[in-house]
Amino acid sequence: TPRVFSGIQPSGGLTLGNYLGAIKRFVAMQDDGIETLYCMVDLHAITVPQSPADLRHNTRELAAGYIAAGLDPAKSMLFNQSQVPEHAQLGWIFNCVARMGWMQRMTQWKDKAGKNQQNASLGLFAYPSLMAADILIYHTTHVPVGEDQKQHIELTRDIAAKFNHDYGVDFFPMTEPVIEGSATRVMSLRDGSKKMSKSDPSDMSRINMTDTADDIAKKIRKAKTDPDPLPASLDDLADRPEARNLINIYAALEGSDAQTVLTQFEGQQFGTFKPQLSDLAVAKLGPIGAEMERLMQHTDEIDKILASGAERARAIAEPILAKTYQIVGMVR
Ligand code: AQP
Repeated sequence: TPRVFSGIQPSGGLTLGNYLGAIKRFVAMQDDGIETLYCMVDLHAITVPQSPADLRHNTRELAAGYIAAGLDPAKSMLFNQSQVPEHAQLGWIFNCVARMGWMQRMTQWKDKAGKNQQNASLGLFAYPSLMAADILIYHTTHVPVGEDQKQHIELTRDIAAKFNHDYGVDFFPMTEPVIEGSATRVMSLRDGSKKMSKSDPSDMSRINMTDTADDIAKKIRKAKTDPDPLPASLDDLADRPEARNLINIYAALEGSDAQTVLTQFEGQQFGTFKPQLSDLAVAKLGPIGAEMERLMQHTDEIDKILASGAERARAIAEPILAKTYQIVGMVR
């Protein structure tokens, strides 16, 4: 049976990019016959400094976002990573399987460490190895992610293959990334060449799931665009990244595709398109933000949901770790 795992870092507030690229698709996979595990990856979040109070708040708010967006704790296992210690335990084994050179090639490492690699944490460097453990500790078959995570999933497959080869076993599966839809890469509202991100210093670059209707309208009104009207065909958006981004966001929010949106708005100026995008965004995101706020009044309930999700996840992870230790030759 298919088993789906994915996670988001509680390293800030949820963005529209996280929602369209990840959570909305997590919800779509929560279906009969598919086992779904969705995690708040707190061990990943601390690869860059986080204040303890923020980390606690962001973990619970992320859980609230999952639930408000439609993840049902009765159907999906929702938990935070540090509650299932098998992630970190398998992560160590994978640190000894993966090669330094593999990690050095990762574009996320290069982007996040910047010029001063010597000063980045060891955890940030090993991030993809822990991510491979997050996925493989459940023998996950499918991982829904945004485009930016494709390289890490390929590395996960490399680690699984090397482990299997080194120990002469056929134990870890070749996990498939699931990267589909019109919003696999939502771009910054200020710069069409940059990914929309929680950690961008400019709040105007992103829409947060907890933004008010006025904030959303203002950010879309001020979003960078060009002076041309919307074309009839997608091909004509090739050199217009900001325009393409807004069209993709509209399509993903509406659940259609970019060409359908262009057919509807062909010839219109951004002055008329943007208010309609705002209305759609407010209609789709407003109720989720309000429900997140309501859930955050009851953090004890959230903690209970996470504890119960972690218990169910551990029941899957424990025997897989035990078998891994046996393969490696650890005396138990
Ligand atoms: N802009 C995006 N478009 C589509 N998908 C996105 N994702 C993130 N940004 C976009 C997807 O969200 C999931 C969780 O991401 P994450 O929070 O674990 O890490 P990230 O990719 O590094 O996200 P951020 O927002 O950019 O966080 P910071 O700023 O802390 O690094 C992943 O599936 C990702 O693809």
